[in-house]
Amino acid sequence: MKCRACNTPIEPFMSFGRMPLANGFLTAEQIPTEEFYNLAPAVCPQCSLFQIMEQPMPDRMFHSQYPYYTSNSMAMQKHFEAFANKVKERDPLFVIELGCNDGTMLRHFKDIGHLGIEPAANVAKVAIERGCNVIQGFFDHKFAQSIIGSDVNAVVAANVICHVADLPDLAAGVRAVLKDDGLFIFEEPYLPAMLNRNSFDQVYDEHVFMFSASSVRNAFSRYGLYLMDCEPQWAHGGSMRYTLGKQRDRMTDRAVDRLLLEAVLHQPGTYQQFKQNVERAKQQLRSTIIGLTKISQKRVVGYGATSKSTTVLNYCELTPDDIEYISDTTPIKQGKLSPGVHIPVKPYSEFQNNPPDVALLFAWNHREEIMAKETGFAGKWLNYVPGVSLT
Ligand code: DWN
Repeated sequence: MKCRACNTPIEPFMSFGRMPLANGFLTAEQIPTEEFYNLAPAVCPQCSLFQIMEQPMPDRMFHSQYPYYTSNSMAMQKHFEAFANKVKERDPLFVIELGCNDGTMLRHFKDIGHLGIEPAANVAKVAIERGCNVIQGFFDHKFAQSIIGSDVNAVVAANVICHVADLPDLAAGVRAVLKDDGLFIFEEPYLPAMLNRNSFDQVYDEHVFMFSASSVRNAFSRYGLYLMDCEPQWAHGGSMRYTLGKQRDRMTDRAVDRLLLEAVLHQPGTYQQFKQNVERAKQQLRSTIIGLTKISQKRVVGYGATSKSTTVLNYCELTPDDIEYISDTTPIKQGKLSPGVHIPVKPYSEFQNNPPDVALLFAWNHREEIMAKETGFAGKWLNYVPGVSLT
């Protein structure tokens, strides 16, 4: 296997084993045809790009029943409004948002020229209902040819670029649509944040890459998009917003400092340490849950049927024997089974009406919002990010 950005041969440094699709919530009838792949991350020794070796086909992951709606979190709604306002400070004429999901950010560009491109038909439909201009499809270089001609001076994306395996083709598409002085601004979960907090559940099929400033600079400069700036964000447990342009040598001091801070990412020992931390977390989480359920006879329930929970549950081999159900506010997930280990997903009302002894916080990236909402919950919270703890 070769690095998707620079073609250097890569080898996995660990394996999470056989994994179902992270968002493959399913009915009992669908179990016999459930899909699996091997989840194993690697880091390119040449360009430092963290990537998974195998990714299922995009149309198996992003389709007309895609179960993630960005607007599900109030905090994320505010975050994306602020992101849009920051972009608008530059007075763009026309903004393209790649992977606009349900229009949570795109709707704030409705007063200027805008276009969203979204492969998942159901979420694209919501964005259209919100009055946004959206084309349903996958953005690539070919697609870009069909929209060249608009005065596009900003291409934006949030939690999207790390999902696109054909990075050279994506970069060619962005270069093709952007004016010469245009900017490509995207934010993604940040690799050092994942390593520092041991949030290993960020590794799953949709996240083909976990970016850093170093890997973004190395990967995109090969295709004529140059890193100019990077700004840390709180979202999703620690993200980075990258600004790229078509001209070389325009890096801010902040970006230069960030690259220096990332020296540790080029050392193989960093990933061996991560592997050990992940294995330790698995043992700790398993023994804590088994102690709670089998010895102390407590009821443990998952909070938030996240994509990330699919990695945790399958890697840690947790089943409906361990976790009674997972509570989630997203209607399309409710009544289904979680991918791979088939734990029932139930509406939030179940959590409210019949609260468990212990809630396993899968939606840890929304902790603040959830804790503000759950002041009346009398049980304990089981956390695994940044470490396994009962609070
Ligand atoms: O990159 C991606 C990120 C941005 O979103 C995608 N690949 C898919 C998705 O990942 P995720 O599913 O891990 O994202 P979240 O935002 O952690 O998912 C939160 C889940 O928890 C949603 O299903 C909604 C649910 N939830 C809830 O039940 N009660 C969320 C909140 C805030 C709540 O109070």
